[in-house]
Amino acid sequence: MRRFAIGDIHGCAKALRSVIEAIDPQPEDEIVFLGDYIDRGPDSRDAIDQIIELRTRTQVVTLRGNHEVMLMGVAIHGMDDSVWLANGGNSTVASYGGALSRIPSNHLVFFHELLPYYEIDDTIFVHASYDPDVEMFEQTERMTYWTHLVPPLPGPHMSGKRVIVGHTPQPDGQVLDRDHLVCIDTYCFGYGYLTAYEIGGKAIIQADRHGHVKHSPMSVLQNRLLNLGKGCKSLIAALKSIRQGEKPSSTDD
Ligand SMILES: [Mn+2]
Repeated sequence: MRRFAIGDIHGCAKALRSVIEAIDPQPEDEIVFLGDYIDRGPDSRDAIDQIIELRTRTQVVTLRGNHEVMLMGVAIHGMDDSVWLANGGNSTVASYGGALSRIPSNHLVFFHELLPYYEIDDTIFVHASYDPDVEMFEQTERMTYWTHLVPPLPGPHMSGKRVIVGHTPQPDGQVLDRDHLVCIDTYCFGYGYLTAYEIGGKAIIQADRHGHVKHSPMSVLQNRLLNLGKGCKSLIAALKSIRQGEKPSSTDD
């Protein structure tokens, strides 16, 4: 199986479509979304629809970002909407036809079921940040959803696990990789990319908000080798079937 983390989408549905297509997820693969699906970009509703559909054909883990915290605060708990609307919530409302009451129930269930973090053998996934000296189940909401990465960056987590985060946009569009800490919010809603980062692999797939996939020289080489491998396999299969087909005649000789 392959495992990918995908960073902050922020309504960039075209970028999401391109990245998922480039991953070509198989049923046994796992995709971990780091939150902030909505707000700012043009089509939050479409982004959620895509993730819900994706669940039918691969393993999907969805974390909560601060923008989903704000949406649920307004939509479910009736909180004042001024802060959220000013932080890109207006584009989300527009994508739902102009009123939060139009959010379909399967989307509300989606938002309700988001996880604060996801922890596996050697990796932790969380939207914003973490306190290195605190177990994940005891992290504060402020750390989990709101705290930006500012120098000095948090040190290695006490678990020794690598932590993958989003939330702090990297204006150069590049993944911030400090080994123990990786930030893959590569500023899709601005002039950067949506990033899919392979855990335990080498692939970094990026697409801009128009859906154009960025091909790094490394990924181009990888794809060529992969296709070459597929070509070899089919060639070997073809040779085998030819040899099997020839066997009777060769024993006659
Ligand atoms: Mn965020």
